Amino acid sequence: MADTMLPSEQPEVPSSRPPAQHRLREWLSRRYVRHILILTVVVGFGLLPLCWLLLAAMNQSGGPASTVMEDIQQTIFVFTLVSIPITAFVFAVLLYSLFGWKGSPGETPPNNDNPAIRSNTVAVITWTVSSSLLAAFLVTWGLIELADITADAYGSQPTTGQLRAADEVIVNVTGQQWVWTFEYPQYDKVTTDVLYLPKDRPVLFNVTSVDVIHNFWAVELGVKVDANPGAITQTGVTPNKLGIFNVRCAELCGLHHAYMETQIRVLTQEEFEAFMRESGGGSTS
Ligand SMILES: [Cu+2]
Repeated sequence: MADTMLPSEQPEVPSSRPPAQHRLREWLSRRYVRHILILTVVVGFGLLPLCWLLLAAMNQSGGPASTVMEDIQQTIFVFTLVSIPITAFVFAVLLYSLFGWKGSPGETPPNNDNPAIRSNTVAVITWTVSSSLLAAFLVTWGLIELADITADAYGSQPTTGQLRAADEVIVNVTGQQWVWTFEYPQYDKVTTDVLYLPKDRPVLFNVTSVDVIHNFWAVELGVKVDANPGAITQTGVTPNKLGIFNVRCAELCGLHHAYMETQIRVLTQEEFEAFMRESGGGSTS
């Protein structure tokens, strides 16, 4: 019965196929497979500088200015690095399909396809195990960093509203269309439109809004939290770098949302105390 069929019509009988390793070796020896693999390595190395470009772009304004932001940047760096092999492979297949895969005029496609690697045990196991390991690594890294950042930002008891350290500075942050105001209850409620913070002293932010939902984003400090009307959201950070940084609104909040920004000035503790005294706030901390 089988000898009346063309070779291409013969059903694939699993037991008559060569072992998986042989088929994988045969597959790897094909010209286009080799080219795509080489292209993957070339594109992968070409993409490597992307990790450092990302960091440079993030640090243009002088950050990171807290350990939270350092952790966030490290996570972005590692995630980008780990995703490069997959990205490189996808781009290699794309580039090869666009520019490398050329037929001659009048050429007809082969009438029997090469054996599929879909059912190749070695290929399937390699792909499944490696992508699972990759995903497991990213999830584990993400959860560890998240726990780290959460502990840094909120302390161990985020909802009690109590100070986490005796020397903590409290800042009441209020968003409204389209400005930020900062009130320092420990300094006779001094109020400013620039966020003044002392270096190396933990800060507790009580964030709220008087109109719509805004989002308090202290960019280089790695703090980003919704400012909801009628509710106070707490978060915190310890600035570890002197300088001028940025506060932005990160929630579309109306016509001038894009301009809802101000500065953060991280001062030395002496400068901070002096500034508060000059602004009429005697330190009560
Ligand atoms: Cu806003």
